[in-house]
Order: sequence, then structure tokens, then C-alpha cells
Amino acid sequence: MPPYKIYRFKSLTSTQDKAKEFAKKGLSDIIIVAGIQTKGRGRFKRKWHSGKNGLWMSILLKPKNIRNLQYLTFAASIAVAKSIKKIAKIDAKIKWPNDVHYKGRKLCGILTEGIFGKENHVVVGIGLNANQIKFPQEIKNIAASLKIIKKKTIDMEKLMKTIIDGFFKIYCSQYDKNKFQNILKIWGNYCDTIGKGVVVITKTRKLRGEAIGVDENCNLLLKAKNKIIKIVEGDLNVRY
Ligand code: BT5
Repeated sequence: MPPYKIYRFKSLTSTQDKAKEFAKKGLSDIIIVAGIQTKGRGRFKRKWHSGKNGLWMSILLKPKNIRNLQYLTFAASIAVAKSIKKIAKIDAKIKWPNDVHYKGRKLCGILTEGIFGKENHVVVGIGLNANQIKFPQEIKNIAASLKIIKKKTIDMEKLMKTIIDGFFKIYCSQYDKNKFQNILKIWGNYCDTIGKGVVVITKTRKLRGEAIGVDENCNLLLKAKNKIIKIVEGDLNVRY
């Protein structure tokens, strides 16, 4: 595992933005953590609610070669699901492509972004609802926190370090060594999307079918009307 340094801030627009500032200075293997984010974001510029008591962090990396970034999202979701199990004793599952949920309620979202320039960096952003006791109206029916599920306060520091260690373990032993099949295999142990009937919503269409697997680029394979369709990005509605 590389020696990493954690930078903590009370409030930031987004830990992703701060990580990008650090990247411009040539830094890597650092973690940015914020108490709150005023402009936390998800995929497709969607809002990520980041009030008090959540774990909002970004891991800044400088991989030797940058290949499919989706594997880093998968690595982070594995680390989160495993750590939740270890620290909070909750059986959280992964939903393709970037969520960790409990019984269909979103606990965590991951946003992986590449920064390409003279030097290439990657920022893996992890947003995990840890100790919130309520949510804004907009996400009240879809979100959950570990505290709401367990009815007790979670040690966020321990949770954070377990996630970081878990992530770097996969990053160093699998991603950096091009062992992508191994990442997919471990991911499969925590993901409960495959084998389920799903509705896929992409920018241009809505498809109903069965999630039958992921290909070597982490795209979802959807069986719909006897055809297999490759889904590169989108959102899934799954009934649990
Ligand atoms: C994600 O996007 O799930 C990625 C979220 C990544 C957040 C982290 S926090 C640290 C770092 N800094 C950032 O600025 N971002 C990263 P997506 O799959 O697009 O899901 C976004 C959707 O999740 C929103 O449209 C809401 O429906 C829902 N949502 C927003 N805030 C939420 C929350 N706190 N808990 C559960 N669901 C939420």
C-alpha cells in the first residue's frame, strides 16, 4: 500500500474540486475529506446532498497507466461494502454501476473522474451516508444512513480508514497489475444486480430486461426481448 496522507477540511464545495487542485500541484496518493460539501456532485452533474455527519472523501491517484476507470469505481464500491459489513455489521450490496445500497436504499455513491494533462490523475469520490438521522425531502424516500439502519452512531474515522485501506489493497494488488478479471470476480460477490429484472434509464432510452452480467469493460449486459444489449452508462431501477 502506498503511504497516503489525509487532508481534512470543515467545508468544501466538493472534495473532487479540491483533489483536482492538489493534482495540479503534482500530488497523488492523498485523501481529501470534508465535513460538509456545498456543491457535492454525482454523475451527470447531479446534486449530491452532503450535509453534516456523512463521509465525503476523494482519493487522488496517479496510476502508471490509466485504463478503464470503471474498475476503480468497482474497487471503491467493494471496499465500501466490505467496510460497512466489518464496521457496521450491515449486509450492504452493490448496484451497478456505482451505488452501495441496503434493501434498495442508497447508502453510498461513487464518482470516478480522470484528469488528463501533462500528467494523468484519477479522483475517486466516495459519498457515504454514515450518521445522518434525516435527509432532505428530495432523497428522503431513496436514501438511508448507517445510523438510521443500526440505530446507533458509527465510528466514522474507523470506517473511513477501513475503506481507504480496502481500496488501496485492491488498487495495488489488482488494478495496478492489470488483474481486472479478479476485480470483477470480487465485485460479483457483493453485487446483487445480476440475475435481476431491471429497468435501465439512459440519456436517450428506457429499457426493461434482465441484468445478465457485465463485460470486460464493466458495461452491463441486459437481456431484453431476446437480444443482449450493452449498457455503458445509465441508472437502474431494481425492485428489492
Ligand atoms: C453518485 O452519483 O452516486 C455519486 C456520488 C458521489 C459523491 C461523492 S461525495 C465525495 C465526492 N465529492 C463530490 O462532489 N462527489 C463525490 P449518481 O449515481 O449520479 O447519483 C446521484 C443521485 O443520488 C442524485 O440525483 C439523488 O437522487 C441521489 N442522492 C443525492 N444525494 C444523496 C445522498 N446523500 N444519499 C443518497 N442518495 C443521494
